[in-house]
Amino acid sequence: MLRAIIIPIALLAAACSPPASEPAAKSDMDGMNMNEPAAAAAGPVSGTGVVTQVDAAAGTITFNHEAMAAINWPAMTMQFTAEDPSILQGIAVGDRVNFELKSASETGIVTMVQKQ
Ligand SMILES: [Cu+2]
Repeated sequence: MLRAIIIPIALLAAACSPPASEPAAKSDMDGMNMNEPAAAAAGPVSGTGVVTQVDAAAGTITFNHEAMAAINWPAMTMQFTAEDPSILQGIAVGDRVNFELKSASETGIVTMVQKQ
């Protein structure tokens, strides 16, 4: 029983490490999320972190984010792509923010960033 829980966490963490824009990471996560409750896969996933890189023109942002229990992610630094790059305007490196990822199956896409 413990093994069934621990293995997906380890794989998710590994799949989560490369830049979010890599398709391989995404499909790994899709497989993992078959173990997630349906409700978790459907809606946005909220997180908190500190901005370590932002490029509004490219639509990319990197957070050093806290653990995200809903998708079994430990705290880490990783890059996301903004669904709408305009949400990155006014966000700067060093800002502490709340953010939302599109869904548990589309964790590479950030849909909301708000300074705390
Ligand atoms: Cu992450």
